[in-house]
Amino acid sequence: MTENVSLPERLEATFLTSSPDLKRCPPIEGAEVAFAGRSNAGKSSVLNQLTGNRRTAKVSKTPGRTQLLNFFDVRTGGRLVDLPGYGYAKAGKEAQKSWQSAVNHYLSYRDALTGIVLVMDIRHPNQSFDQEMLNWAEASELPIHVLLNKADKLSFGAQKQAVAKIQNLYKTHPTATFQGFSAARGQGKPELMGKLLDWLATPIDLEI
Ligand SMILES: Nc1nc2c(ncn2[C@@H]2O[C@H](COP(=O)(O)OP(=O)(O)OP(=O)(O)O)[C@@H](O)[C@H]2O)c(=O)[nH]1
Ligand SMILES: [Mg+2]
Repeated sequence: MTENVSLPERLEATFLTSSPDLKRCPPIEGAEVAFAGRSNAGKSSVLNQLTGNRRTAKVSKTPGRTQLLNFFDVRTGGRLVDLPGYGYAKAGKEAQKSWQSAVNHYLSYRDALTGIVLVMDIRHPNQSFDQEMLNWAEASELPIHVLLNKADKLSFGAQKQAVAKIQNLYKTHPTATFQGFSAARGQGKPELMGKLLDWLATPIDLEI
């Protein structure tokens, strides 16, 4: 058994570029892992916790901060992609539509995608967007790892209960895994790190 001790403390990743749509994404160079979730669930914060740098991805108290697909190069290979959050009501309808379609296209057609990290707020998990994403991952046979983030907002017992509940709901899902996480505290980091390193090391067929 490999122990967590062999995992790095943090993932060295640097911002590469932002893209408003699939067409303008950078050329594929290796595996990509996307961070998806409702606006304000903490996608950007999770990324920053992973890199150990609060400025890697922009975090905001105002939902809807991430409006482009943001690509980060991981030093050891592969990329992380911070996706715009779903359900940011204050954005204009047109703006919302355009970035949701960018996300949908990216998820459906980006050949480099080897896994999705779906970030939820542990206090409000499994909203309709989350259900759609889990169903889509099942249909596409794509690995999906769910973070019940903001675990620091609940007692340890309540955290365990929330994880068990959603695990049970999706017990027949072939590719979904679940864990509690706190981007604020770094809780759950080794488990997430193990998953990411695995997905980032997935070979990608660069032939068209
Ligand atoms: N207590 C607590 N707050 C968190 C945690 N993760 C994120 N937050 C807070 O939640 C808010 C939203 O975080 P972001 O990382 O910007 O969320 P996002 O999912 O990237 O949001 P969009 O870019 O709008 O899609 C910020 O105020 C964060 O500080 C956590 O683990 N615990
Ligand atoms: Mg964000």
